[in-house]
Amino acid sequence: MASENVELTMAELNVDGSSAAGAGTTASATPTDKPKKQDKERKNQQTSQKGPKPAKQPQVKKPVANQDTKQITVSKSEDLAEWYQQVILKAELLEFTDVPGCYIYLPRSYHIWELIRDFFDLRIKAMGVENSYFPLFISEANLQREKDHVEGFAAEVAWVTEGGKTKLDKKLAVRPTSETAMYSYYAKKIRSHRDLPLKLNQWNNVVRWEFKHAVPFLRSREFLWQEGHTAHLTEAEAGKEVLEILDHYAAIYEDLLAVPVVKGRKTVNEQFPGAHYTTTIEGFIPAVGRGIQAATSHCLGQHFAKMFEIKIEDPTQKEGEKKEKVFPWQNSWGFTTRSIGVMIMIHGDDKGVVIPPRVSNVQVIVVVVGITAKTTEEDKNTLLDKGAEIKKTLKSAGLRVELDDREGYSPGFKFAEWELKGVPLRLELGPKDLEKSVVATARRDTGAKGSIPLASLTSDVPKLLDTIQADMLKKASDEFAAHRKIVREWKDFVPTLNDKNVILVPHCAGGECEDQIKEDSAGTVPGQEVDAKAPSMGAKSLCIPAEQPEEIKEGQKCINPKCGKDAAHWVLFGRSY
Ligand code: 87F
Repeated sequence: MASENVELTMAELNVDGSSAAGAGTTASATPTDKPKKQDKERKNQQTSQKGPKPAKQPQVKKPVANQDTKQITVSKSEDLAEWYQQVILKAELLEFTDVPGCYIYLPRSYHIWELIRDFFDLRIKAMGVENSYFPLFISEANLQREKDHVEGFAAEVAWVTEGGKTKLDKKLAVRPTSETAMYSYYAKKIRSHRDLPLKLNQWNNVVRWEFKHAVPFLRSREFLWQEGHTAHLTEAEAGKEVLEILDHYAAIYEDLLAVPVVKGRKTVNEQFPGAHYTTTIEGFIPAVGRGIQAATSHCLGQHFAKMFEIKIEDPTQKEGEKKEKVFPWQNSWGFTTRSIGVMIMIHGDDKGVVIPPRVSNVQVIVVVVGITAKTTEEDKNTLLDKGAEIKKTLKSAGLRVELDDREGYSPGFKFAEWELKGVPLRLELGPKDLEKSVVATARRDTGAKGSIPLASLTSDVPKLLDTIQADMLKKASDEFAAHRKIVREWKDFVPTLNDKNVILVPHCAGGECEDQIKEDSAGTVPGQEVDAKAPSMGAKSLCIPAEQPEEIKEGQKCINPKCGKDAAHWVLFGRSY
């Protein structure tokens, strides 16, 4: 089964990138001299140029020796892990380093992160959140202060034990998250209700010493994120913010990355142990049929406030009454560079990555075509000048546009390179286009071809980019919807998961029942009809979707036949990253 292969090869993905297309190897395929369809079209165009007919078909210039394309050599559906690795390396999104699980985010991916940052920063600042920076190192005493929450994560904390050649008296943790780094300060800063709300955010890096196989962007030892930490006077105010943030997170995925997500709440089993409750957005990777946690926004309740002694005098107390202390309500919320990996996994195809227009660092690539050995210097210059003019026009309309006027590369070679890099729209300008005062268009997402009059470039190109953006989200949303199946009976639970779906099931929301489902859906129960080759990973609850598919009926039971309790909600279950 395909999904089994994926599971195996995912496990084989080395953290140090030493597999086939690993560090630095670009396994470059030499460009085929065989003309592709577009080349043929261009050739037809070339032969129909004015002037004396060339004796034989004009040849596309052969690239010089070191100009190999970096084509993807495996299909996404055949070997997802290898495909993913080739795509991120060859599209120059990321590079491996000699530190396992730590990666270089190259400009092409870092640009996406910057746009996400700008988009989210604007929104949180409008909510009164301010940016700040707290130290990378956390003392052991501080980290241990909230034992309950750290305990489960202890194995993932990286420690600094030496400074130069001197052993430190007290080892220092490298921040895995900043609750414990920030809340001593919150205790100092928050003295009265007038100091509330306190809303601080950080854009920083964190380290979690993962022992599972690292997957670039999706699961790495160091990653970039924002972490917001706020304190409020009332539960209602904190609760409102938790949901506002979740909406902004969903907007980053849907409006920028064209990735659909389901909003919901984590079950007690899956929530952050330090939280009062955890809200989440969940994505879906169709190629493996697995869910992926996209971002979380927690209401921490008053738990941390009690631990860190963040307290104020009760502002509702009357003069003369005994002074009672009250604890603020806290939230924390985080969004990481994992989002870029989700976007790559969802939209990419056998030609490379497909980047949605709103986040692509090059939105439009202009390629001048149809220049042959027979083209006069004058005609060539006219074409190149027009190409440069198109770039200038679109740039001044606010688009991110480049002109590929490199000499010695065939149009087909250039097309493949920009397709690999995922540029959403290609404009081709050849002699015939110029004659008709148009440019030919080629969409990266669908491959659809068209043409746009030069006179209406500044209105038609942005419109086409908007269409591409909307169509990419629609395609991914339809696919997610088609793989989110309602399952009412246990007998259909595992088979439906095995068909690369996530499933909505009536569930009691009990923790032990969930553990049992995880075990039983992994196929470890004797006599259970699970294909021996089926994915062995059990299903866990991804979320209790905010939008329930239907009402839970009176007397409706939990899907787990061993449970016997009444169902409380429709819960989204799935295998997940
Ligand atoms: C790893 C080591 C130590 C996750 C960890 O989700 C502690 C932790 O607390 C840890 N891994 N977490 C949970 C993080 C909770 C929360 N922090 C702020 C977020 C969003 C941003």
